[in-house]
Amino acid sequence: MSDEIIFYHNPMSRARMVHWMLEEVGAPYRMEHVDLQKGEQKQPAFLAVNPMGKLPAIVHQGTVVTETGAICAYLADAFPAAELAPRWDEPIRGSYLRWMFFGAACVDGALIDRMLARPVPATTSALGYGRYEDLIDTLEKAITPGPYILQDRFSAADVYLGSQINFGMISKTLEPRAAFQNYVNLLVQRPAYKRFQAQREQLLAQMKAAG
Ligand SMILES: N[C@@H](CCC(=O)N[C@@H](CS)C(=O)NCC(=O)O)C(=O)O
Repeated sequence: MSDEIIFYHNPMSRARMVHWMLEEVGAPYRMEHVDLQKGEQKQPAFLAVNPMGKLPAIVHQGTVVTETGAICAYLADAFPAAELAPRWDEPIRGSYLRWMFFGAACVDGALIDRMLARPVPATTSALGYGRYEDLIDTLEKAITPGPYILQDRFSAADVYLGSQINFGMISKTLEPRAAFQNYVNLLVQRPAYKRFQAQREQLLAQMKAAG
């Protein structure tokens, strides 16, 4: 079976995080553009891959993986030569999993609620991320002392949370704290990030030209 990953993608979506991750692991991949404007994500062909009708998604050796955090974690494990995840028997694996799940269960929802200016409920105890202020403070703690989430060890957690923090800074859904800005400044220097970003800009230009 081919090792090539099929990557269902649109540069204006969370797929950008997986795109960076694919460049980090150096895995062979083929992009399948899904036109969100035309609603291709809700057509039967794509719903057969992800019944949620949402990007990103990958297919690797016949297995579908959806959910951005899960895809990043999967790729780190599937391509261990890139050393982007602690092994299961290393204690630091616990921190790694903690922050990966924190990204999916807390950061994602908090930033989107903020972006959509959704009203804050009177009590937040049942909200996965609780109070926005606590979420932001905890996120800052995750990257402190740094330079990475697992200190001197860059991992898929930096790709995932780093992308979320970058998005938060650009969309102004995160307070522009120095710790967030310094962290993003460090991440965008990575060769894999630069490759991903160059390709993304090209794709965005193609989309613009196509109208
Ligand atoms: N929980 C999913 C969220 C995926 C998601 O909401 N993707 C958006 C783009 S960023 C999407 O495909 N929206 C199209 C739609 O819902 O019609 C993840 O983390 O991957």
